[in-house]
Amino acid sequence: MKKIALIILPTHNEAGNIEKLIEEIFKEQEKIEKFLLKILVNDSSSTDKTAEIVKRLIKKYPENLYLIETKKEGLGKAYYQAFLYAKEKIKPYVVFEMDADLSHSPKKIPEMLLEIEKGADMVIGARYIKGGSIPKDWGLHRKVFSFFGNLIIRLGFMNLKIHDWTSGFRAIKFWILNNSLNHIKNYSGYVFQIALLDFAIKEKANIKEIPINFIDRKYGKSKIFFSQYIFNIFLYILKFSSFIKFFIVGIIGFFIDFGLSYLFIEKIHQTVWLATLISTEIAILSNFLLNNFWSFSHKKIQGGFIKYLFNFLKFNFVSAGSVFIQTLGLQILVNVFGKNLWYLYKILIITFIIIPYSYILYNKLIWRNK
Ligand SMILES: Nc1nc2c(ncn2[C@@H]2O[C@H](COP(=O)(O)OP(=O)(O)OP(=O)(O)O)[C@@H](O)[C@H]2O)c(=O)[nH]1
Ligand SMILES: [Mg+2]
Repeated sequence: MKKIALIILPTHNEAGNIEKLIEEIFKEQEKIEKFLLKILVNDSSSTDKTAEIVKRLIKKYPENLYLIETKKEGLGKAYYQAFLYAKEKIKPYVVFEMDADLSHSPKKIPEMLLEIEKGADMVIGARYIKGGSIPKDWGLHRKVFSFFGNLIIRLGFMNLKIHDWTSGFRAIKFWILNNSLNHIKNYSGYVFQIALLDFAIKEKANIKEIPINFIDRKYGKSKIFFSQYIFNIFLYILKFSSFIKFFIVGIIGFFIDFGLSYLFIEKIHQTVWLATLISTEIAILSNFLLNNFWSFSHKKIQGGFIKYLFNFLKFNFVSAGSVFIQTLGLQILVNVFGKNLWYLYKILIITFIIIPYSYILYNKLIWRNK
């Protein structure tokens, strides 16, 4: 028996697009052997004839076309409702997310299913890889938002392997969706796409990107509200990105170190070496604890006091390593280029060597993936 590939189409006033899209999707069935295509439309509060058109088409495709009608509560909510319905009534093997405004070409569906057959758990139709594209006539602000939005996410999650986090054209094995329901139900807007992908990565899903050419909608209005979208992306990254938290912890550590040194040297009149030793070690300890309970809280150290002590020692070694790298690197640069721009060299070394070095070693040695 063929496995079910369910294409979910969220719609709000897509009367100009929906019929053509549904017909084009079903036409792709001819090219697909292993899967049976079904379509579920979740129409939210359309004031045009979207739902009526779908109801008429259901008479033509009574076995394979479904409609649910809901209140308009954002894209994430619309997908969430559709996932629940699919789980209950359709039991698909793989689910597609797809815009209903003809921006995503149904011709890509067979190719994406082929990748699923070859072993991918999730296939992303990506605009920002070789062969993919965004519309040439997009306004500059939209290009900039879309491109930098993606870049911020990629850096925020320190995951450069995935190029298109915000694409709304994806094929996803249902087991991932089923596991993700509790996580994604909190994200109603467009940020839901990021939440779902982040979840899939943490579930160790095998993710594959294939290029798509995103086509601008011809009929109907765009529903996206950019400033709110970007704001939500920032909130999400702040909440879930270990890297951003690790970065903030580093800055806090710097201030603790500096503040305590100042206190011990200027106010308590300690000797400089003792003041430095104490303040540095306290900053290292606070960094260790903040990273453990905040930045890497999803992989907290387990196993009691001895484990903590052992990992704290490792943490000290990594920290000593960064002092060594910084001292040596700065000395080399100063020897070669002169002393004038030492602060610039220091910033460069911290940004391009110390930060990646510490982040990678913390992940490899101390807070390892479970
Ligand atoms: N059910 C439902 N669908 C929605 C909602 N918001 C957007 N959509 C649909 O989600 C898909 C993507 O929305 P679009 O407005 O095309 O957003 P976009 O693709 O990011 O922007 P443009 O292509 O520029 O219009 C379309 O099929 C919309 O009809 C919603 O609140 N509920
Ligand atoms: Mg669109």
